[in-house]
Amino acid sequence: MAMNFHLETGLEILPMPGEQRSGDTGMIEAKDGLLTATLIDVLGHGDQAADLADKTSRALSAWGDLQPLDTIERLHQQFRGSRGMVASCASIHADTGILEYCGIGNISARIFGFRTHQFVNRDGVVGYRMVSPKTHMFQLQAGDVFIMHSDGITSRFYNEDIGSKLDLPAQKIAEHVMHSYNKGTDDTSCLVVKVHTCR
Ligand SMILES: [Mn+2]
Repeated sequence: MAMNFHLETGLEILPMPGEQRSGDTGMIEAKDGLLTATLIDVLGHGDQAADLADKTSRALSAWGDLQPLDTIERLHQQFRGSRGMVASCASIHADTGILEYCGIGNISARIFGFRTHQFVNRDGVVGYRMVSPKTHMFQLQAGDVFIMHSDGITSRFYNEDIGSKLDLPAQKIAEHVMHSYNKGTDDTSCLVVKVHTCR
């Protein structure tokens, strides 16, 4: 398979101030030219939320590279009756640059780049109550930056021009978003995928 794109990733997760552990969790996995990125915000915070976040990451690792919609549906089945979570999952094909995305609840997901795009999630709580999730597709180009974050990030971030920061490495972009736009009242997470041309 021809890899036309190099996908550089960053992930930053912080507990709410005063807590030791986070109920937000994220996973990035790259295998055979497919990058899968998932971000989870378990409802509430503290140890109980963190315990469920840990269980969720273990489940995600065990399942391997499901399609985003299957990941969301499987999370819903597996954690039915739990306190619930919001979740977004994306998979990116390094050969074509096609991104598949599926999310339920208020994880925010956006593309910054040649064309900006905001993915719209269906409402609901994974593990509690949700309507059928929907897959969205987006054609990425070199230079695009895909950012997912939980609602620990202030909505002020939507209106900010972070243009110059997009040149930073993916991990530094995640850290910038986390530190400049953190509400400071919730667990917070930010996941970044930067698209480069392969050479
Ligand atoms: Mn939250």
